[in-house]
Amino acid sequence: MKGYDTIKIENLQVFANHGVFPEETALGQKFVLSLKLYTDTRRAGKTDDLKASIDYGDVCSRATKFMQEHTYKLIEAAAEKLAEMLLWEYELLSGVTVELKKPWAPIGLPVDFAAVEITRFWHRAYMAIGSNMGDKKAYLDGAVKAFKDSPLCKNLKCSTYMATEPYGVTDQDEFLNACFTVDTLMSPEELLDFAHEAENAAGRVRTMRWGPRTLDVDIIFYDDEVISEEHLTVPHIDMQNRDFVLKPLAEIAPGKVHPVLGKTVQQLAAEL
Ligand code: A4P
Ligand code: MG
Repeated sequence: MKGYDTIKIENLQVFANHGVFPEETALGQKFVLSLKLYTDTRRAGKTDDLKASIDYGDVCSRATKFMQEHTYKLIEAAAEKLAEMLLWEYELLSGVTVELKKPWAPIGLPVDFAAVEITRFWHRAYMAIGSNMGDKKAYLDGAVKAFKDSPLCKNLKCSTYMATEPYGVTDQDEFLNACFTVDTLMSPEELLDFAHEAENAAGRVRTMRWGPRTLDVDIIFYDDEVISEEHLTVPHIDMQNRDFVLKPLAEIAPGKVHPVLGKTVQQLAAEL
């Protein structure tokens, strides 16, 4: 959260119908909402113009309306969906902390409130896609469309599709490769699951490593995060050795710096 200015809304009271018990959804109760909006207020600060900022009055109205028009069992879900709505609606909003308190939670003990607090941000993902079976272009189109249509993604920018020689196992049909960048609300794990769903939708069958595939979707970078989990390595472990990744990526994100190697995509492409 370093480098962000914040606009804060504290303790907005909303009467709404979220809850696990039928009485709660039927009768409704008081919720108390606090928001921390991460944005850059510099331009508004310099110009003194509301259009250069996020109107907190408008945020309060929309949040109230949203809370009243939806019914969730859990405050976790209400907070999550509210965060998604706000991040979508306000172009200048990079992230948001939502605290949702339930002062009348049916606990039956003397407690001030039960609450959840979540922080959600837009993240920039850098993806590589490839196909070397069947209608390759249609498979790449399908992958791009899946991300474009996701309510958790925006601003997708795709490179040109490039025909490339097979790397690794060379005795197979040539590939069609591309890269795209996308702003996403998905976590890295959710992004990997979504990538696998796109591969499955393309009828991908995993037979051999590096073998022919209808669609391969890899995460190259996720912001500047470095992840080494059993099922996920980010930055992609071999991207610096792959022309078919670096070339299309250099088209759309030449200045992106590899967070471990400390070189730009353009430099890595030139060195290969
Ligand atoms: N995994 C770990 N990190 C990541 C990540 N950053 N992004 C895990 C995506 N997946 C990641 O991948 C195996 C597992 O890697 C995943 O289940 C995930 O948990 P896979 O797609 O199931 O298997 P694979 O693709 O056969 O193996 P691998 O090692 O991922 O192959 P690559 O590296 O994807 O290479 N030549 C050209 N010209 N163009 C190509 O696109 N592609 C390959 C496949 C070989 N040669 C190629 C191309
Ligand atoms: Mg793969």
